[in-house]
Amino acid sequence: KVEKPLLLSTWNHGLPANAAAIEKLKAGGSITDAVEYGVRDTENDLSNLSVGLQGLPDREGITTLDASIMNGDGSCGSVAFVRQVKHPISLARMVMEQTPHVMLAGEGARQFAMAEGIPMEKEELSPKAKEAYERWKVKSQYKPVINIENHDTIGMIGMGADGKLSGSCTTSGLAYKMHGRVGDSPIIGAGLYVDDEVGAATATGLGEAIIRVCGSFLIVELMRQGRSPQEACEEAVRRLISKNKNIKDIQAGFLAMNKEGEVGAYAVHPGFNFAQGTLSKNEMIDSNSHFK
Ligand code: SD4
Repeated sequence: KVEKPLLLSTWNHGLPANAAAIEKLKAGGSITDAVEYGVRDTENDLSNLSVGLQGLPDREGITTLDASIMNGDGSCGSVAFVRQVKHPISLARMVMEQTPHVMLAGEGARQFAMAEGIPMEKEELSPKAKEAYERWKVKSQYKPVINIENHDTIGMIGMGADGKLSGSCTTSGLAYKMHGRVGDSPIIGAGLYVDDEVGAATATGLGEAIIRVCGSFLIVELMRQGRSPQEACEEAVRRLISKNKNIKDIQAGFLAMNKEGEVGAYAVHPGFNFAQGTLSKNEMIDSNSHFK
């Protein structure tokens, strides 16, 4: 068991994201503020090629973003296939708090952002993304590769000092995806699920594989039935493996906590890691995996 407040975030960029979330809590923010501002740090990181507008584009050379946020009371919001918005996680929170809807996509999400006074960014690839895209265009092959930049969404789940849970997830999705492709990250229950009565889970990796098994919802339901977060993540990975062909080429990882503050993580292949942060400690932990 880990002390509260507790924050868990996927991959190496989870460490600074947790730090930003903890700062927010120390300044008096809620756990929702913490998970929003935590991943905004990643959305801001110009070196990150898989989160935010500097992320790798789709096949047409356009970067489109997916994000979701959820609280343990069932409130949630998400945006999918959105362009020119620097902080899709904050737009997802606005969908949650200011509209009667859960999900806004594409041009409608962008119009909502403009109506809310969010400035639109110029649609221009970052130098690193442009260079990678030009290189990709030579062969234009789409083949997901395990554990490289096109597989590192940030998913963050957190528990406040009062035991309330919240989570966030944001990504530029798979590099060189088809235009219009939406992954698991903005799908409530796939990339993220949070329930104050049980716990929270988030996912990273090939969105198609994760959506197929409602990965995050599955983990929370398994925990509801008495599994530990670790057992629940392992069972979700087994389920994902059983429902997806070509599993050698598919990476997916799950991260979970229950309301007691127990933590679990598991991936299909080696290489997945996560950051675990409290007020006193913020550290990287390697996840185990099904294949060794
Ligand atoms: C997606 N799940 O769009 C995202 C990508 C990802 O780690 O997680 N990469 O499919």
